Amino acid sequence: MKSRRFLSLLMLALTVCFAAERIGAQPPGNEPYRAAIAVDGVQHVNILAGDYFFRPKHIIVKVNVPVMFRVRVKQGIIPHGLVLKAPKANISIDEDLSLESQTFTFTPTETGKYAFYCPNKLLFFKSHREHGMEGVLEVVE
Ligand SMILES: [Cu+2]
Repeated sequence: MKSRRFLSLLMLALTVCFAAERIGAQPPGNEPYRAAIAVDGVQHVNILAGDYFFRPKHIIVKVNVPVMFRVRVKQGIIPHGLVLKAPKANISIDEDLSLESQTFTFTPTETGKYAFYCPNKLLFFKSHREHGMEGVLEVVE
């Protein structure tokens, strides 16, 4: 009997965890996200990727201050990636994404608006970018 009670408690705990995870995974709206400079001097940005979106999709950071993107994919079976190529600002990202969060660190050296997107595409279907899986990194003074 004891083990049965333990089991039901475990199930309850798991249910709560999954529910919390779901709430936690609720992507924020589409309003621009302005990164703050943390005590470590880095502008941290958490990005959630999914079918077919990045959230936030409009990210504002300061020029010449290190940026750390922490990107993870929301549960799903469709593979996604992240491309952000802005040589004049010294940014070059081109990686596959996964459920595990990955970090990308760079220091933008020039102001401007730089597109990021998922490069994936299945056969003759529209690319993920065409489905709306893109965003803008805005580097400001
Ligand atoms: Cu994708």
